[in-house]
Amino acid sequence: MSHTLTILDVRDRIHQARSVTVLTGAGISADSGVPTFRGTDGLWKNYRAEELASPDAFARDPKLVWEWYNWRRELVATKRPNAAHEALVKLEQRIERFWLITQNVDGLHPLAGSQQLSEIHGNIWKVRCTQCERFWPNRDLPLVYPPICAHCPGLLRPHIVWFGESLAPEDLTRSYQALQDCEILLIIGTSGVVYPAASFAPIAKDGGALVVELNLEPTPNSPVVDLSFHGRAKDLVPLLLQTV
Ligand code: BJW
Ligand code: ZN
Repeated sequence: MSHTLTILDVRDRIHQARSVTVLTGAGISADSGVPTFRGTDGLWKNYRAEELASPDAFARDPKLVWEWYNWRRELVATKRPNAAHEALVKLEQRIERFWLITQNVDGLHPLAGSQQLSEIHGNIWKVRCTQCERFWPNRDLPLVYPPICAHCPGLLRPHIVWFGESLAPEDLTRSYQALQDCEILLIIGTSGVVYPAASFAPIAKDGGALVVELNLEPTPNSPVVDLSFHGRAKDLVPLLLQTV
């Protein structure tokens, strides 16, 4: 007897599950028109994300880094959640224990209505003071340079996790708990190269979860997961979650 699971089998498993965790990356927002990081459209003025998203880059040239974020804010402001974001909101509403871990900073999951989530890399619509560490929402378009803190003379930066910086401990704790506890982990639209999220698939697998990847193409997660489905998030996610 063959034990190969089809998309219909996985759909059934999700239907019966009491705990589901989802990890998303830039691929889910690509279907809303937000460029991915490692795709060819993700470049701004020929800089790669690695050259701008670091504390060193901000210390060297904060104006340049803010120009990049202003460009991205302008772009994201015109985008809307797609059918994949929406299907995850419906899933959250019917699963007893649900947690969404997103690497995306575009805020499209909360805009769609997701509530049980950790934005582990931060949010492009929040700013943080480099001196007093306070953070708050900000939607200025553009944010005029130099943005100064309302509470102290500190320069504001995006409330985003850059390379070499630690994720918020509460986000990590919540994510690891959700990965260890879940019956099913869905990994949607991430290249699986940025840590610590790149290590989430084996953690869920070790905890006994069925791990399913949805992506346009194979990734470093593919050898670890139980199943990979290849296609666009906006088609596959509603299909898998039976909202089409
Ligand atoms: C579709 C699709 C469609 C497209 N449908 N799919 C251990 C080993 C090695 C290195 C490290 C390590 N631990 C830490 C590091 C260093 C570093 C790291 O991982 N580096 C690697 C590059 C090697 N990690 C960190 O520094 C992290 N901090 C940390 O671990 O702290 C402790 C520590 C510090 C220092 C040393 C050791 C430990 C922090 C990482 C923060 C990353 N932040 C960024 C930038 C934020 C800037 C901003 O957004 O403004 O977050 S990096 C960038 O990549 C962004 C993303 O969230 C992240 C992930 O990218 P994602 O989402 O996967 O996007 P893409 O573009 O890569 O892929 C898109 C995918 O979608 C593709 O697969 C497509 O096929 C697919 N796709 N269209 C379905 N329609
Ligand atoms: Zn301050």
